[in-house]
Amino acid sequence: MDTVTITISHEIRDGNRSGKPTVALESTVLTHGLPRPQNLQLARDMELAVRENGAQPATVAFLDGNLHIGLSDLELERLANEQNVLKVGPRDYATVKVKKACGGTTVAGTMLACRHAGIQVFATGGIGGVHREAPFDISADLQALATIPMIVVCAGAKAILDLPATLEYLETMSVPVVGFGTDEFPAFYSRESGLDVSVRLDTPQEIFDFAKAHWSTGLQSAVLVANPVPLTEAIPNSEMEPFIAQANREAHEQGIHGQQLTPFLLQRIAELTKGKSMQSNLALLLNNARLAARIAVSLSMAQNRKQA
Ligand code: PSU
Ligand code: MN
Repeated sequence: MDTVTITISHEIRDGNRSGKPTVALESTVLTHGLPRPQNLQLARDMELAVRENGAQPATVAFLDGNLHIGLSDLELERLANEQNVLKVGPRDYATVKVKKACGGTTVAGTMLACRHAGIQVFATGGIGGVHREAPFDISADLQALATIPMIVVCAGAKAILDLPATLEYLETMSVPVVGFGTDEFPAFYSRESGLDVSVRLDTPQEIFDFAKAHWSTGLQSAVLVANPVPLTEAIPNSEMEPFIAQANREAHEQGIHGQQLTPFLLQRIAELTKGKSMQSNLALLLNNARLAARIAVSLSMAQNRKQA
């Protein structure tokens, strides 16, 4: 029977045995979110950022219909240059499996893999959410955050979205939104949105303690950590807004919807800002990888203490 099996790399397996903290990394950003060659460079830089902060990076992706956790450099390179590569959320697992296809996992797709592999910390750029122009387009990322108990580090939701509606959904689904060193929910390219987080925390240790308290209630939802883009690469909301509005309008006019919408918007905004938005996208991804690694270290220290 065609069951989805997980291949965990030797490095991750060995690391797990010796109690090394792990940070999962998604791969849609590599296959659909960024242009070549920046995509491969970024994937390598994120892995390095995780290592430099004391954890092991587990990039999640599908290769020839098999789910991989932890990719070799050769596999990363292959994925970054694949022509026929699917964008894989949870509902697409069976599709990639039966088509023996390659695929980049979205936030939701990556979280599903983490649930099976027991990985508790994950870094991405920006989560998906409720879209603006489309009459009904809600990312499966929100559903995953509502049901999979892990810590997800992002730079807020992508600014192309309806942020107030996205935050309302997270509240409805009991997903705490932690501002890392901020009271304001960051808007991906921008550090400000005018919207509140549900709690502000200032250190990785506090985030770990918070997550433990959250799960002690019996809730199975994720803890979403919103880490603002570094100051040097932040673009003010007022500067971004006209470009975002234009890209959303164009998508609407051209009838772009479904899985294509988010990649279209990101690429169009990168063009409109002459690459500036992409620089900020790269910076926030690395920043999130660093924070996620520090949180994973806190978590594994606590677990190792418990076992000792
Ligand atoms: N963050 C980025 N770039 C991306 C994404 C996140 O900096 O391309 C991806 C994530 O994989 C996220 C997906 O899950 O976009 C959301 O897609 P959709 O809106 O179709 O659910
Ligand atoms: Mn969608």
